[in-house]
Amino acid sequence: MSDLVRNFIGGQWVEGSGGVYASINPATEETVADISSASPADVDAAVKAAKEAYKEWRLMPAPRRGEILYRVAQLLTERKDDIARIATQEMGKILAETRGDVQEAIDMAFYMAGEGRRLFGYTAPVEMPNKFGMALRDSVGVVGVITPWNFPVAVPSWKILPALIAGNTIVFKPGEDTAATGAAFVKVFEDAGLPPGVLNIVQGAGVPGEALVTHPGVRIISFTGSTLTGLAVYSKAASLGKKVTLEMGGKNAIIVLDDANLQLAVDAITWSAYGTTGQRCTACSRLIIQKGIKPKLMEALIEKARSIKIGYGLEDAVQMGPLVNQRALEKVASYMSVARNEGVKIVAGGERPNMDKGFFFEPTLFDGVTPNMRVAQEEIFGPVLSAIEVGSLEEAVEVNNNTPYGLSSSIFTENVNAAFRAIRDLSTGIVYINHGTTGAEIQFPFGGTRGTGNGMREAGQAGLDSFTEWKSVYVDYSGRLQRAQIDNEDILGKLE
Ligand code: UN1
Repeated sequence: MSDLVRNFIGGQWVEGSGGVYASINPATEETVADISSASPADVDAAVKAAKEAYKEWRLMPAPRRGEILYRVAQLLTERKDDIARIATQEMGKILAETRGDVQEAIDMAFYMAGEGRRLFGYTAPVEMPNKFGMALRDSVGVVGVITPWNFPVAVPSWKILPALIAGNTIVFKPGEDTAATGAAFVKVFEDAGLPPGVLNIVQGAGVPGEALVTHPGVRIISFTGSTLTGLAVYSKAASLGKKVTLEMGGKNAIIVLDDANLQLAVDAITWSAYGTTGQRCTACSRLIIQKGIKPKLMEALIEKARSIKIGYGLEDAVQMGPLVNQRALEKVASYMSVARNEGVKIVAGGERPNMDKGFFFEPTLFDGVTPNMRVAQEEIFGPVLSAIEVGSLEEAVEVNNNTPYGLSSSIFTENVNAAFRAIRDLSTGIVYINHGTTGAEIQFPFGGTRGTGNGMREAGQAGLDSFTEWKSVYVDYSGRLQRAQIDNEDILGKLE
């Protein structure tokens, strides 16, 4: 198949003037689709369409907006398998995982559709008689959504759905490796009856994203992706006075204490580290193990890592797909020499498997890692896990917290006191007890501390904060000039 994937601007699927590139299947190296890139002029047209559509969309009662999102949820459910297949072809993770990816968007669509009948603000008593006060969530305008390829449906849904229910309109730039998936996602909104211009998609690498960040008509940028790009987006957008939400990376750890349930820990570590070929920002890339359980745990993990079936994600029984592209493969492979130079022992994997085609890399386990080594500090974004030995819970927590990132962390222990101490002291945005570092659900805030983001959160109620501004409203129904209007200090003393 090699259809041309277009841009969706003002309710029309149009060719962009930024050239055409191929979206490549990382397992077969065949072309999945040709993608028509947007130029800055196309982005400008998309922002104008979104601005125009905002005039009416913000006035549509939120419960009506919610009804459209319910239809989005239904259509996504019907198309779950089709969209998942496109995503597996474009970015490589196995079908069960791309189905899970679409499911997160379905969950988010139902959740945010329901918000159409809530979007709670609040009232509070006011100081003067015959006066009323309330705080409302207000829409902001045009939102620029820039997302990566690793969760090509879920991550856009975390931004697009709350932004829409709150009354904003959107220009969406998906990761260039998953352009066809992004287009299939946007088609769902079109078919659900979203008015033209409310959601637009512009395709391409670099240029359209930059045009979106600098466009004066875009009020908010919501970005998920690499730290390097995220920080560039942040400083550029901030210099233009825009609101930015960032979600960038992780160096997530699982702590295993001596009293842990070994089998449970082995399974959870395996899928947190090697699921999605390690290409999740929530992936476990550090294993912090208490001394006593280490020999048994490492032995079981080595066996497990070696048993994982690698291959094309659309084929049955395959458990781990390829890395997303050649660049990603080279980056992951380069960390093998970084590890060797740091004196690390590669106890499983470390090589490209013997396959004709595709950007595959073996599930890899490093032993003898110390907390400040590069492999323990830098986000590798591949199936690579570093084991670090510690003596105590306190030391484990310290090692966990000592990275530039703070997305998710986990501890395996049967001791309730240790678990609660960990909840208190682990300084990440997400904490798991007896569960791997992945699998966040959409009804809770998602995001991280330190270099993972800029303090904003996605999903749950917190997700609405990114796409709304508070409007405080005072209604004076006294029919006269009350003193508080003139001087609101010491109001009670001045009451007439
Ligand atoms: C990501 O890697 O960017 O918690 C998102 C998880 C998924 C989302 C990951 N629900 O692993």
